[in-house]
Amino acid sequence: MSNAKVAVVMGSISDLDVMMHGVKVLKGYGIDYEVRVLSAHRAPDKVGEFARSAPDNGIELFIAGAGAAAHLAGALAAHSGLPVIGVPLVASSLAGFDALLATVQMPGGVPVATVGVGKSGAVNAAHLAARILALAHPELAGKVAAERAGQLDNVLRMDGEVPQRLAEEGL
Ligand code: RP5
Repeated sequence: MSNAKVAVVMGSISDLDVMMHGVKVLKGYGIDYEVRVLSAHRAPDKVGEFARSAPDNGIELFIAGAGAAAHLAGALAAHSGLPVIGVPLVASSLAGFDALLATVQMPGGVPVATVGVGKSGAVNAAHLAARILALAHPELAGKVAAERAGQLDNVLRMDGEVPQRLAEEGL
């Protein structure tokens, strides 16, 4: 386990299944994490308290997932100087486009690094967190490099499968 610690925060328990994909990535890196439901709209004071006390609790970075009018990542950035990665989620008839705009369109001076909508966003938020934390936690840098090498191996394996797959179809 690394000394690095990330807070994974989401607006509702209905977000957990998607955000769990990112938690699995953090676990794979050996990054310590705390997972919380803290709504910017339904529990704004709790969000503020959590964000302001985070450094004292060893948290170095927030990953915040929310759907619809998604203000959670922005609220954390407003209450804390720690880096915030926002994950827009699908939670309304607008299929995440609402959450994407609400998360990414922050005013200057209050940054939220916004990743893609949904599962790939949750996964990329965790990989991005690892890359950021690796700057201050050298033990993570090797894991980031190994993860990237694993992606290359995976592509090479898939490339090698093509002739067989084509042959199975008589192509
Ligand atoms: C957002 O509203 C949450 O992040 C969630 O994505 C969405 C719907 O929440 P529930 O009504 O399912 O609790 O604040």
